[in-house]
Amino acid sequence: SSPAALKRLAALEALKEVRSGMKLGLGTGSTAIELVRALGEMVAGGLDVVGVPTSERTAELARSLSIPLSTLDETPELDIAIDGADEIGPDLALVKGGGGALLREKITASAARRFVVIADETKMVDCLGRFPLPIEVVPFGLTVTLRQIREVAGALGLTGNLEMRAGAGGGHYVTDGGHFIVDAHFGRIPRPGELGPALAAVPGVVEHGLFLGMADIAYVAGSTGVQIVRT
Ligand code: DER
Repeated sequence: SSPAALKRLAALEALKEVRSGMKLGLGTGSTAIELVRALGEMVAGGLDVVGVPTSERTAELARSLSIPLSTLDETPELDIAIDGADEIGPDLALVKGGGGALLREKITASAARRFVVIADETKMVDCLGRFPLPIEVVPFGLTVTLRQIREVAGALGLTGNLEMRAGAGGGHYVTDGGHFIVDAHFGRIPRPGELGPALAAVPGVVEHGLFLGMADIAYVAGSTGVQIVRT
């Protein structure tokens, strides 16, 4: 079946956890689009939930489907956050940020009692790093931040091109939070538990796309059905 069909399958499996009365974190990206569309059908059928979107574009889609929305400030305790991933590695270590929403996604996932990942099987890897690692950085002092990212990664034996993500208008991509994104082509990251904290310590780094120890479960759709992956 098609990639979109697999994404929808994973989303439908995750939605089996959803009950009326729940407060849900709604992820960003093409798999999350399938989630929001399917959730819209359930809301139309009478499901009574509130969604907290992780990006403006998820908010727009949810609004268009009449899914009741709130903000994380109004609804600081979420039952379940459901989101996609660019890579799912050992111990459900994730690389996220391909869709440019990693900061709000990580804050929202951290606010939820349960964090559920939905993906097609192409996202499963035995070692993170095939996908370039998104790093959200402050525009101020960008050159210094890039140099410091190179330094801390180099200290861990990781080198590779740091590529500024381009925006539609030709300049740098700007996140909902007003920051830039660097895509770090480090290659294989055998010890993400070391790299994450090292990147977070760089003053100009707002957040990075390594989601470690956060996901409770992943619903991974493949040609033979949906595989449930737990830590
Ligand atoms: O930006 C993100 O973190 C997205 O969730 C991304 O990781 C997955 O996007 P996809 O579902 O379009 O592959």
